[in-house]
Amino acid sequence: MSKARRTERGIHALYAEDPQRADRLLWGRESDPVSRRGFLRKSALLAMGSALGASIPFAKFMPSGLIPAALADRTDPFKIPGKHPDLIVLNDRPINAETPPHLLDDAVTPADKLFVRNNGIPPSSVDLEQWRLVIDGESARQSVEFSIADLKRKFQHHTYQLVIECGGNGRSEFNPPVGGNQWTTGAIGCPEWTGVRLRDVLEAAGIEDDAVYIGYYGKDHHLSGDPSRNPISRGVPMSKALEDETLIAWAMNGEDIPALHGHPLRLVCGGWPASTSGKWLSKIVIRNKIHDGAKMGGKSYRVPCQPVAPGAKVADEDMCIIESMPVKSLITYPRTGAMLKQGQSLPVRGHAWAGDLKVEKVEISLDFGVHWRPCNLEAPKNRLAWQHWQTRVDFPGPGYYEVWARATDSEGNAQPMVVPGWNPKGYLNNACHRIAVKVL
Ligand SMILES: Nc1nc2c(c(=O)[nH]1)N[C@H]1C(S)=C(S)[C@@H](COP(=O)(O)O)O[C@H]1N2
Ligand SMILES: [Mo]
Repeated sequence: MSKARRTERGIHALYAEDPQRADRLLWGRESDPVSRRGFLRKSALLAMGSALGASIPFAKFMPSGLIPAALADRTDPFKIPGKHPDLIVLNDRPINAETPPHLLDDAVTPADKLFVRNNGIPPSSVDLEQWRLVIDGESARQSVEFSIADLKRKFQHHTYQLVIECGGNGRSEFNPPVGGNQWTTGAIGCPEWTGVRLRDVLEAAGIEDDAVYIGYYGKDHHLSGDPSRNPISRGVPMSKALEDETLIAWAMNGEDIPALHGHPLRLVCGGWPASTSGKWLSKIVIRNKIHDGAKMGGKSYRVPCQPVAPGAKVADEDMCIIESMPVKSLITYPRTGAMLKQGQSLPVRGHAWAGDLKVEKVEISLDFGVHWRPCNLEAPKNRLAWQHWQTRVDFPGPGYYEVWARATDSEGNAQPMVVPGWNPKGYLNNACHRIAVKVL
């Protein structure tokens, strides 16, 4: 099966192209392009220090746009500060990185292993005191504004573990290939989020009877540098917006949301394309029509309403907005390529999730899908959290095996064994995950 080429670019390419921009992307460092006098904010200093493994006593003299020597003699693709070194960087402008399946083995995804998908450039500085969340729009009874302290004081706090999965996860397997980040299996995670219910905040503004949708705006910048353009501004219908689990979150896994993931506030709409979970959240509009912000129309996060032939041209009016994500699972242990001795049994485990639905069962096959056997499946921590599954496998003799995993949701939909319906942007690939195992 042909695959679109994955682009991995090194730190040298990044600095060669635009050193000031490299500083900003990697460390959040701002500098004056004329004098090349950089000033390192505390956060940039911390980011650089953590990548170098030590603090930098003379940081204030460090010229901007200069690769630290400790990194300059490395030829491997650069690592993202704060992220596990084995995340796979798909793109560095903007930063996009995915997580190999064996690194998603934790029950709750830690910050350093959560994939990153940026459509623009994150805000380079965040002033917590000055940050405001505005609620507005034609179907808001009044326009209201909250500081972060207001949100924390005025509304009840809630914590849920919620799946975020990019709509384009699995895109690299579509044939003919489609453009965009070539995600394999790793644009998914399930951290624990703490914040207030979107519903409570919208109700404080007042929701008019004609409300049908909400839309979000964030403080990141469009790649063109044009301040009048938003990198992304998506939303969800009122029914999703008003669910108990839809949060305006300030914390992830009990700590401030990391800068790359939307600090200081983000929307979290569990089980829907993660593009609906707006980062660096500054405004929510209550709309009397389907939200028409950036990446709501055309081919963005939309698929043909009716199946089409691979490679077909589809008119925009025949495209439908993706809502709940489809049922899916991952094998997170062992890592593909596992070797074991004859007679040794192998524990196998992972997670499964199903958008707005529950996962009903997970099965595995050792014989390329001829026979399936059930696994133990745990209940989710809460609605819209992924579910853990595990089993133990005995192989009949030496040789090469594949372990395939297949989840089925509460409405009886199972994962397909091959890549499902081709679509122009390569969304919703929920084909079975498989790993290789050798018995010696
Ligand atoms: N403001 C803003 N919100 C955003 C994005 C963005 O680029 N800007 N990317 C979206 C997309 S497409 C995805 S898949 C998720 C990724 O979330 P993560 O980077 O925290 O994993 O954030 C969503 N929210
Ligand atoms: Mo996404």
